[in-house]
Amino acid sequence: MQSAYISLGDLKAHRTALAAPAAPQASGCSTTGSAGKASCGSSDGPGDMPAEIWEKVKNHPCYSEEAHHHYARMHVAVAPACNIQCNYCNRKYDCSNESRPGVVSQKLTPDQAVKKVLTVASEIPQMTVLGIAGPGDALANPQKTFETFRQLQEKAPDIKLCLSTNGLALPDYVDEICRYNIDHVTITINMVDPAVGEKIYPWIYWDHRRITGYEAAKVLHERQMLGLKMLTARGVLTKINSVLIPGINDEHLMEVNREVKKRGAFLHNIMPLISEAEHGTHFGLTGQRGPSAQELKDVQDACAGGANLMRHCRQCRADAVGLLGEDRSDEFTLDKIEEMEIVYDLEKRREYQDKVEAERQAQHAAKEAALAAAGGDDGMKVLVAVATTGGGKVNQHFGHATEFQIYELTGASTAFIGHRRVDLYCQGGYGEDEQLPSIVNAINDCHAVLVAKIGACPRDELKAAGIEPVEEYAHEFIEKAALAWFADYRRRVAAGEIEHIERGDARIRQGAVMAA
Ligand code: CLF
Ligand code: SF4
Repeated sequence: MQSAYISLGDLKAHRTALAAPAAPQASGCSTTGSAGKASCGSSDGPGDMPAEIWEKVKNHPCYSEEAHHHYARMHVAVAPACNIQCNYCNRKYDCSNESRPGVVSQKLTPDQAVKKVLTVASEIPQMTVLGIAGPGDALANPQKTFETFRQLQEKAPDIKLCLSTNGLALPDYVDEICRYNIDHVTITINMVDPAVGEKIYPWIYWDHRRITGYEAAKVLHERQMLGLKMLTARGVLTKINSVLIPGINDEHLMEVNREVKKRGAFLHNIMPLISEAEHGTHFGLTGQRGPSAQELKDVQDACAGGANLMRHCRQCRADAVGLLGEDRSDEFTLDKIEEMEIVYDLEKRREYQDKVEAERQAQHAAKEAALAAAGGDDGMKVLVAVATTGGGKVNQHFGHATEFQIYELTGASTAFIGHRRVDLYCQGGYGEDEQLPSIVNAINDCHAVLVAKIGACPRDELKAAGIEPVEEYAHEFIEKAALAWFADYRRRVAAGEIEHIERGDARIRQGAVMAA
């Protein structure tokens, strides 16, 4: 099971790292040198991991798949400059490391960013994480980045701080990272072999000079590895993002996974290259394609047993606000927040988050109960698509979905395996039938789609494609609903009412999970 993404092996590695002598450091990193408590068993609850790690991941929507249904994050775009060039980036767009293409609406000063965070925190009390993820590199803009964190540590002490970097400057800033209790860092690592790296990075700017070619990739690689080791030694949870570039690093990413695991990486997030020609990137202009959803899944599956994988990344904008998969940044533009009254009420936030936590635990309990009653693994495995607006429930109309969450079910397990973006079917009161084939195509390897409601036309189209539209479980928890449908499905198969057809051959089409 993947919900907290921590295997016993990884926990042991992490505890070993935590217990290792720390590098010379400033004080302030709360987890430095602490050894984890004993843990055992599966990977999805507070009993399965050291308490201090659970505290860090339990309401971080990127580090816990379960949390991403319930807790929100936001990014502030205070870091416009970058110290390297990636062939998949054009900096008038968001950083591809942590975003999907689309210009950042507004670059912010640290003061503006802090005001925005406090405003969002009072409007969206389940916003628990603030990340700096571009549009350039957080650590190529150290003054702006750390001034923002410094102020927030004082003014919003309950918000977890998170940053994303290409790693080039990372070893120079580990002390600063610990000083401000930034206990989640993402490093984008696309290679551990400079011969691969020189195909991705035309240049870096380091040590007061521009370096190109193999040497550039070698320096970047060495700095990334050093930075990762330093963070691990200081107890900072480090996630690795890798951009999957077919023909360049697809076969290489397994080695990346092994190497980052060795150095204590907590999670590995393999993301598809986005390379539309209109974005003006080198790869976009030279015809380098991104991977299909199937190719992405194949590489992720090939990394099984290595560093734990994140599969729910949404490649957010550098100014995203809200739950993963939703973007409420338009509600918090500078002119709008000027008119909002900031009431940063810690107690109110805690009360709200207590309710969110109760809901999350109810979802977890419902899942456990459904699994206990699921009847055991008989070898049948299916995928289902779910329309949800969050809260871990089947609570969205088919026509309102811009993505479907995909779950893999057996008689003994349920696992979130990804999401598929689709075009909106409902266009202000009527269905856009031209969108239907692409929506059906995006979930054509699923046996059912669970929705809160669905109209006659899409219902018929889905049935014709062999996908059951299911609205009987509206507003129920996802896993409970999915397993209840699956139990009924298996009953109907056993009774000879329907025939079970493997849909594994229904290949996911190119672009099914790519950026909208
Ligand atoms: Fe932002 Fe990144 Fe922190 Fe999350 S995003 S800085 S770790 S708070 Fe999350 Fe967005 Fe994927 Fe990043 S879904 S792109 S992994
Ligand atoms: Fe662009 Fe980020 Fe690469 Fe810098 S590190 S070039 S901002 S993708």
